[in-house]
Amino acid sequence: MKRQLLAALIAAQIPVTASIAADTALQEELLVIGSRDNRTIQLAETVEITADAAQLLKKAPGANVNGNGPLTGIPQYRGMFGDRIKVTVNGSTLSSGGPNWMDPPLSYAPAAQLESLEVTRGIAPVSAGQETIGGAINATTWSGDFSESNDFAVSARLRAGGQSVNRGSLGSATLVVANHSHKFKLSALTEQGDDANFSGGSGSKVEPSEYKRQRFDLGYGLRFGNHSLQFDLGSNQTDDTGTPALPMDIDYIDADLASAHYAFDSGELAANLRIYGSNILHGMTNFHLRQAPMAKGMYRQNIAEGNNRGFKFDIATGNWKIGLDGHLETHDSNIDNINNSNFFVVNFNDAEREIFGAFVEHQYEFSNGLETELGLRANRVVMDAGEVDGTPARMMMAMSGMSSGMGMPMMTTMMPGPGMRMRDTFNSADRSQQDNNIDWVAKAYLPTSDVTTLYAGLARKSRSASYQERYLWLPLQATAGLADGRTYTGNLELKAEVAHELELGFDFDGQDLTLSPRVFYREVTDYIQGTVTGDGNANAFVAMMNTMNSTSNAAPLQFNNVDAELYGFDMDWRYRLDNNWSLSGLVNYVRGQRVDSDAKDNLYRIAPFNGSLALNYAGAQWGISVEGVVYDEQSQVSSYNREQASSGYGVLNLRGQWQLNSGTRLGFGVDNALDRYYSEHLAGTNRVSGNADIAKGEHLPGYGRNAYARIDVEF
Ligand SMILES: [Cu+2]
Repeated sequence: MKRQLLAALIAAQIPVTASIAADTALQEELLVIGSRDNRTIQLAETVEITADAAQLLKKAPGANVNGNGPLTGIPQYRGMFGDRIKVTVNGSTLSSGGPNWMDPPLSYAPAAQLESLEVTRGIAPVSAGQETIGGAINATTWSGDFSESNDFAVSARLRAGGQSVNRGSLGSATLVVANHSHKFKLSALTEQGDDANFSGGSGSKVEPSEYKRQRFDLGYGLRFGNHSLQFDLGSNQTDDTGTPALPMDIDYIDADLASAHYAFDSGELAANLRIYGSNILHGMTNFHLRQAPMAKGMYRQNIAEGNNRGFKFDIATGNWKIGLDGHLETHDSNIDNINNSNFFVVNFNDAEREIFGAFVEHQYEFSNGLETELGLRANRVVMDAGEVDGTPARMMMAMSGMSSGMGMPMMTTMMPGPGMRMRDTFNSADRSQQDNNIDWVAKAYLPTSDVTTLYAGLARKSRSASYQERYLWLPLQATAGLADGRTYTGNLELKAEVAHELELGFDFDGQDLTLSPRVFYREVTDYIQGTVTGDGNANAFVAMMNTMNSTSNAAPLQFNNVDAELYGFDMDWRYRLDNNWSLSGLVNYVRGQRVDSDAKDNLYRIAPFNGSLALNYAGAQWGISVEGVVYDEQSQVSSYNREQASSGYGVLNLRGQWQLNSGTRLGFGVDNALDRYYSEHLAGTNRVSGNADIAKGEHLPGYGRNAYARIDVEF
């Protein structure tokens, strides 16, 4: 199987000790292991101490990250992001607890605890997850191995590090006690940082960009014959953490995670059953980390609760793999004002999204070497939400008009306000919705020589609306982290998005040169995005709030179905100069447009054309890398989202590593070594008032020069 092949590749190539790595090892080459289907980022081979695993995605072709805060990176792949990308952690799905995705699924896989981060290249197999319209990513945490003996042995991974840009620090420890049939794991992580500097004059800081997180995990594994069982419990405690691109900051994210995994493998037949769940409690405010609103009446706190329950079952035998999976998420979100106990908004009440899927996948190798993958998946999505209410929905509106009688004075009558009308429309509507979605995948690989394989893929992928897109009843910015500053309302009648995609490319794996370019074209019918709302009440509500609060918020958008296309090109490559020196790089280009007849526009928040070039030296005990990263301007921006264009830039990064002895490794580096001022298009714009160095509405600057060091101990 491919996975075993990949595992063998990893086992064969990773220098476990310096002695194995002697002579010719190109250590840097092992950071991202490519197979034709995916890119696996080996966390042990990284040197950074980034808290946010999503930032590491930039090492994989086609991948990027929408950064709303230091722990809040939302993966982007080939122009799609958020719910469109299936993120799993150890094979389990996890939906964000917060309505604005301050805790994206990948935030539950802290970088320091990861073994690997696997990005599926291009069209994801139907077995990779339920809704993979934009791709699939799986993070795997390190959990040790069973030994071959009766006696218990201890193994561990310890990591400590610090960085200068935000005086950030990291400490992580995982201990495993195992013999051939039992395995106990204990893991703890703490990481924190202050507001980060940027190159804008002395003392310029991105505020608030501080972060603080702790994480504890317990695991037990049991192995008997061809069977194994694994139980895991985790507790994530995120504390005060900034999200300057969003209207509020994180007060707390308390998440409890549990999973059980049964695996059977006889060689001829492999089966997996995963059952998992999580409870997430999350508080955020617009006053505790950023400058509070002038008016006491504008203070806001949002308490959200999100729960996940799910399972995944699959059996693989011969060329076939079949499976069943299910995922249920429920969400509550309530907004209040600590200065006014009467104020409340029931933002989401028991919003439910349930999805059940079944898939079958077939892989075959013909005698001429042609390999094919065919997959078919059916998903059923069932959604519902409870009734809502809120202070803004209890306001009457004064209407003045002439009375009917001649000569009588003006009369004022009280009418339901627009918020009340929206509430009543929502509460009296049939909010339960069902979609039946069909996905299929067809891929072929044809080797044309010892070093070249041609690739073609064709797929249909679908995604049903998220609970925010369907059930946001009052114009608010609870949009799964879009961070465009616009208010939105949902749409109960949204149809599922359906994408048809064509992908072509080849893999060249020569003596000194490897490269694997891909071009793709994806046409999406019923693509869900915000457009001008036809709901007069939503427009009237925002206008009324602007008058009452002396604000100037833009007219609200509504999530609607449009048509879109995305196309582009991406490639990673490496050229070996000699046994120690190599060059490597990435090229990524994606273009996204709305194409239905109503209005032509660019899609929102698409990564600009970008590339990187690195010169690497890898010796027996140490290695260094000098990397230039270049981003073009992004001028093809979405007018609906009032997205601002951004300028291009280049950044120089230096990285090094030193294997002190067989179990100890030192990593160090300087990011943005020239301390350039730049802003990443995907980092969004500043929503925080009162920062003298960054105006509200301006692009958030990238971090300044950052020197860091990390020590990894492994035994
Ligand atoms: Cu939040």
